[in-house]
Amino acid sequence: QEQRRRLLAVASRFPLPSGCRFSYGTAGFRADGATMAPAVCRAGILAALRSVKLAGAAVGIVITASHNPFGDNGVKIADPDGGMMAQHWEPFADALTNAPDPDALLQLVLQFCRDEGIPLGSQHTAQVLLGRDTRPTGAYLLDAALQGINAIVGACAIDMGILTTPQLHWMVRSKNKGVKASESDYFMQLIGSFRRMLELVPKDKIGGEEKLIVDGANGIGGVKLEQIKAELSGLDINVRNSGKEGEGILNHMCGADFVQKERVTPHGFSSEDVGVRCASLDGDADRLVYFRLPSASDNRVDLVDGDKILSLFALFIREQLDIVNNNGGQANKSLSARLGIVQTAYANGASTQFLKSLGLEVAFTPTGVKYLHKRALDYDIGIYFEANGHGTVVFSEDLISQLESLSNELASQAPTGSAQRHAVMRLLATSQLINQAVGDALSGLLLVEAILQYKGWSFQNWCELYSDLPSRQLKVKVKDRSVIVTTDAETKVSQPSGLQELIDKETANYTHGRCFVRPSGTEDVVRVYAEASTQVEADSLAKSVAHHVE
Ligand code: 16G
Ligand code: ZN
Repeated sequence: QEQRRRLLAVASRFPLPSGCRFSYGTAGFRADGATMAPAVCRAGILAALRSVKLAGAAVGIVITASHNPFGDNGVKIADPDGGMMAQHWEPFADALTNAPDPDALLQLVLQFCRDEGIPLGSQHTAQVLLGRDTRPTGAYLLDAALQGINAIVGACAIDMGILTTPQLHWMVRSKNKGVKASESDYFMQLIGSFRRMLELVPKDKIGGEEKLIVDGANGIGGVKLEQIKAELSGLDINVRNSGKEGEGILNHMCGADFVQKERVTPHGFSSEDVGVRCASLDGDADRLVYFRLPSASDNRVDLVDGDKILSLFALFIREQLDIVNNNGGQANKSLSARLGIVQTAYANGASTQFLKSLGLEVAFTPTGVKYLHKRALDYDIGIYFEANGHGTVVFSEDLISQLESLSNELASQAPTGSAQRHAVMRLLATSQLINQAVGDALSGLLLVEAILQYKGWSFQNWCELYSDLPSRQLKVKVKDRSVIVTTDAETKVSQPSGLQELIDKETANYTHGRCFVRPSGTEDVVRVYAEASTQVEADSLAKSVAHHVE
């Protein structure tokens, strides 16, 4: 009874505006921030139910619209492992969010709880951790989420404050592992493992370029980096677009999404920065790309995207595994570790070729972190990235315990440290430094910096790993984008019939031609991607395929 009363009350406090229709999409609900309260309140109900279902394990809510404009906002739910909410709950998320009135909402919840075997009532507990970014509607939406959570009897909400998206995911994961989960624990883990990585840099490589400029997209990532940068010895970080008063607007002409899509210098940079290594975060700091201003005469940048970050990580981890397992042919202890790479169709063809040339296994999934992350968990070490800069590395529990015991055994054999032991320690430090819950620009940036120092590499060396094939992306507005259905990790169209044949025919006219189309999961458009051996050809392939889509 109490449960029914609370649900009816909260639903009538947050009526759904007529004509509003929400869809959980690729990464949660997003819209104009001022219209989001009903959806966020219902996400609160959902998160609390998810926690009850999972025997009270902590679940997370992040209020952010990532790289979208300042006036937008959004909400997404993190599962107890710190990853994205299980996909089979998405249909319920959609139905709950679109329930037209309080009574419909109540009936939906009761029915879903019966179907899923979710017990309701005072003897059951739930906990939900909340975080939000710096958007002006954040505090108001946080309150809506709290009211939603509190509508479930036995649920407890913990506001973790203004955070990057990956910080909140990390906290949820840590909390459920029973380890310390506060923001200072997060910072300590990053700073500590970065320091260990630098201590393991070979002596002849010490003394690389320490200077790094970071574009914080005027979001929360820059704020957090300012807080810890003084403790990152071995790096000289200068934050631009840090979100301070007067520096500019969130994600406006800056940030990882802007730099990766437009390939031009973000706001806040000048000719004095030519040649310096720069990184760019997005508004909630779960995406990272690097760039460099090649000259003062125009505003184009040399871009290092997610594919090249992935390639650097893969190269480094492959190298450490090889040292552990070969050790000059005298390894008496070895690791059995399956290393796998996960990409999407947007990965530049040159990156895939490079990874395969290292002898690595490369798998493909549809666009969206939830697909990539899940696939990466199939390996002992899974590395995934989207070209847009979202990605991370995941380690299996089994491999971590193998590494730990190997490290102990080797310590007793060679106390001063063999090459083999150092490689084991680098892998362990990597597993601590990288955020295994979700892609994290801050932790990814520190891993990039540590690897560049380890290899004694400049930005130029990194760029030269391979050269990107020229590519072009176009958006096509259509009446109903859902008529396009894709298969084979979005590389092929299955519907409408005949379209794939047309794409194949166009593509066959180009050397190194590759092209695919897919409906966007976040915008009302169909996206076209084309790659070819020259920019002119890539442009022309994209354009001719776009004509067939229109
Ligand atoms: C979301 C996804 C991102 C994906 C993008 C594609 C998460 C956390 N974010 O931002 O991974 O690349 O959507 O957008 O999953 P699109 O469907 O509009 O191309
Ligand atoms: Zn983001």
